[in-house]
Amino acid sequence: MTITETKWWQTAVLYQIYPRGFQDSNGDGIGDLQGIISRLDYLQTLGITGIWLSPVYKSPNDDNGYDISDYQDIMDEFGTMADMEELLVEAEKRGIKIIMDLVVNHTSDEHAWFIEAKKGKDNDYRDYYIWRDPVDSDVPNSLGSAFSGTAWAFDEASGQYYLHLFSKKQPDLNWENEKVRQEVYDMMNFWLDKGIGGFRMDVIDLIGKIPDEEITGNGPKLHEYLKEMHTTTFGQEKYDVMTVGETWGATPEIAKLYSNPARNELSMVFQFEHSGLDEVPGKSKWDLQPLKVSALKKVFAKWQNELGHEGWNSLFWNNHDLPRIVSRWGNDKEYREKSAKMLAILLHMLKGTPYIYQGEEIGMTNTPVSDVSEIDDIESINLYEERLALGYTKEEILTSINAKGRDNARTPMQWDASDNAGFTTGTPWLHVNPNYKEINVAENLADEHSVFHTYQKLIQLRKENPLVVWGDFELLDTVDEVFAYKRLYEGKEWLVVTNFSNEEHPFSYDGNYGTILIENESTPQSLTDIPLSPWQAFVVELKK
Ligand code: TEU
Ligand code: CA
Repeated sequence: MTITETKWWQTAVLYQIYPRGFQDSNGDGIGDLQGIISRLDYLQTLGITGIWLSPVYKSPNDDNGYDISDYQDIMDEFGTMADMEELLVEAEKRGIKIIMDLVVNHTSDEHAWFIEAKKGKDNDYRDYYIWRDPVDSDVPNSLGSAFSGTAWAFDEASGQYYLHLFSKKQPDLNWENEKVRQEVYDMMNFWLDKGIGGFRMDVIDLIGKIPDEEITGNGPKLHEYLKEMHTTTFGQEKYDVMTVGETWGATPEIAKLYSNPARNELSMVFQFEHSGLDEVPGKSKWDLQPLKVSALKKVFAKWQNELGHEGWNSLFWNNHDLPRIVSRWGNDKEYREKSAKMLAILLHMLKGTPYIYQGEEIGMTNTPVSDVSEIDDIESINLYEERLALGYTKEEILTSINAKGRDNARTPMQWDASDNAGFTTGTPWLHVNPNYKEINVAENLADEHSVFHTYQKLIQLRKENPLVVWGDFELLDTVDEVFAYKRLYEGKEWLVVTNFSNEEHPFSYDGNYGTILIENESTPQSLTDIPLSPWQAFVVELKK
């Protein structure tokens, strides 16, 4: 591929911060902006060059900030706009851009627009949202909420329903209303003018919804709206920013529509095809099946090859909605560190922009709970109530929540072995994983062979070798559990070999072993008939 134009976000490595759980600075048990500022040197040491900051705007926290009541002010618990501006300045000093979370499929029901809209059918803001009359004295149609139950909430005062694809307190905005779009664009320019590095766009595939036809994702006007947004906001000449859309249903074809530079829409998308592979097809995220590594290899190879030249891949295992990868698909018991390193090597040698979720870089694990009272996340709480009513046992439901619940990713960052893992001097808003005494940043920094130093090395390899950013991808034909591929660029060939299992598996490659670039255990100086130990991983440059 001839490299026409290099964008900074094509060589970047981004780090996602869930502010509530990253670092508390004032002892109230809740992470905040000053806490993030105090940890920027750590992030600079890791080597990341961008932070995706989950929402910090004013919010009643029904969905922990993804229910926004004022897009242009900071949540009291997180600090002030002055703190936000200080974060932008301090991050910039360290070569780190701040990517804000844009949540415009819906607002909070405590947003001024919705408070107005609820005043009556003739209110100027009424059709900022999606209202429908009852049908046969019932909900307008069978649209469901991602957080259990119907997507329609009844408003007594007006006798109408309003749409909420998430919680009742997250009414969907009506994107067909041009005034709504203009309000959103004005807000985006407010943030762009503050010097942010771009936006992560929450469920952006939903803004083209046609509720009356029960169309939610990939609606007919979706790309029209994105082109209008591009022209009116981040696509303006004066900005050099990145955008990443959260698009759950994207296929490579659809992803090209979003991220082909010629289309003037987004830089890239988060697609979740790999993330659904341990779920029973056609059922919910809670209904699990064992992951087949052979299926994972096919999905990654498809995205590496089909998107490569007309779009751009995002690369991730984790985020604030997903369970921690070392517990989900690695081995968080006897092979925790080794499997965490293997997962990092496998992902970070691929083509695309990698995203590291807070704590992933030190191999943090899921945090099981034994009672619903320990759960914070509305999605899990609603599921618990829904399935209890359907006759599931508490044990069955907690097993599902312990495997896939979003709190697994949201327990406080584990900084050191002091109380509350150094996250807060107060009472943490959510329990800290008891394993923080063994798994924490301080312990990782002190160990040159830690998970942290593997991530640091991977980021350095990407920075120093154009092959990692631009090289072509070639999947090798190996036994199922061995995921091996090559990256090729201007005559150079790197071979990435990983054993994605608890068992030993054979590997052999007809090539000349050259320089070892990274490994999670010492690798024989040969590629012929080598037995790969459980979770073994290495990257070697092949000699001609
Ligand atoms: O998530 C979109 C979304 O669909 C997820 O909620 C997903 O359905 C679920 O989490 C799978 O476990 C985005 C945000 O990332 C999420 O945190 C918000 O709750 C949601 O949108 C609403 O804003
Ligand atoms: Ca705080």
